Amino acid sequence: MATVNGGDSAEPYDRAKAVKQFDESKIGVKGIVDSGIQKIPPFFVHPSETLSDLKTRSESEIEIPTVDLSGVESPDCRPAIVDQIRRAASTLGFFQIINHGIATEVLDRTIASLKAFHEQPTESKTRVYRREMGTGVSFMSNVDLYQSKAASWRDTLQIRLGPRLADVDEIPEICRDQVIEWDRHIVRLGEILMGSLSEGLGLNTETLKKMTCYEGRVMVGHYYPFCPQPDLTVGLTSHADPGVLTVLLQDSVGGLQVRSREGWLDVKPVPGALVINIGDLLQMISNEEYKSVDHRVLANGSGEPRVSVAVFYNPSARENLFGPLPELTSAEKPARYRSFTLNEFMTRFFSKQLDGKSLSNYFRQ
Ligand SMILES: O=C(O)CCC(=O)C(=O)O
Repeated sequence: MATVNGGDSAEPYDRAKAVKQFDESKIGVKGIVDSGIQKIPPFFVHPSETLSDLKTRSESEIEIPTVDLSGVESPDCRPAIVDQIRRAASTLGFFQIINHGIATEVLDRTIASLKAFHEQPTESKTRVYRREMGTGVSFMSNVDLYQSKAASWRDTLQIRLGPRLADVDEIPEICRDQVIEWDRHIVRLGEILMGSLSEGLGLNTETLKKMTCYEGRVMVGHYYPFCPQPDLTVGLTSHADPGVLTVLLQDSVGGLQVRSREGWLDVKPVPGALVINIGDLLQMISNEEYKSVDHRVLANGSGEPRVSVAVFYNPSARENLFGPLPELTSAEKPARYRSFTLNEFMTRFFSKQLDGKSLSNYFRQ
């Protein structure tokens, strides 16, 4: 019989069965590691084209830009900051921010509380191990476990923050206060970032806010345990984020990479910084002024587990039509996408694997 741990048996390997068995065991990747395996189960092994691309790191010295937000509310400093954000959003689609107003202790506490969740005994986590988001809380391994060709080496706790917070009692107590506190900071930061991004497009500061762009918020607390064969799998497959904008808090382990013209670039952990990236929806709303760029996380071969906390901002008005803003289209630059509702958009997202093919392609005209 194919086993979660190995698949070393005389019988032919039944991948679908092994995946189901792993999911039903609810132990996550961390549980597999804790069982003491030396080889990863075969359903985590990625196709050779993915594996050969893992080595293609850019040799260039290009760094993800870091934008210092101090003075973002001051009329003297704001234009320069907006311009730096606009340039980063229009090129790499990624930047880091420092002096964003969130104290280092809050960043550290947030990472520590999510790490503590994942490092509890399995029995304490299985209560919330599920793939449905009805309660707004789900702990699972690989959101696309049943759609993807190969699984990735990470577990995730997903929590809906807005427009309506998940059932508070469902949020694991070990990280509950911290998650709620994190959302307060994320709402304030969303307002600053979306205001600056709106201005960078030559629009009114409030444009993205009025489109409800930071009201829908989903948080994922990823845990990337040590992987004994990091050359055979990934932590997170290459993908572009579907929403408007993502704010990512990462610890000091590293492994996040962004696709650029020069090859894959490391997003090096900068103490106290947050990583920001543009999602597909903002690329489409901005008629491609801003870029939603593929990124991935390498499997963690270091001795320490890696923890990251991403919040995805999405509009809450799911029945409204979204598409390139008329102010950003012209005879020279006609609308590159058709309009769609967020319901249509999200249905597409959940029917596909995270495969590096941007969702924006489905709406291109
Ligand atoms: O863990 C990371 O650094 C990246 C997470 C990410 O890209 C995602 O959750 O979509």
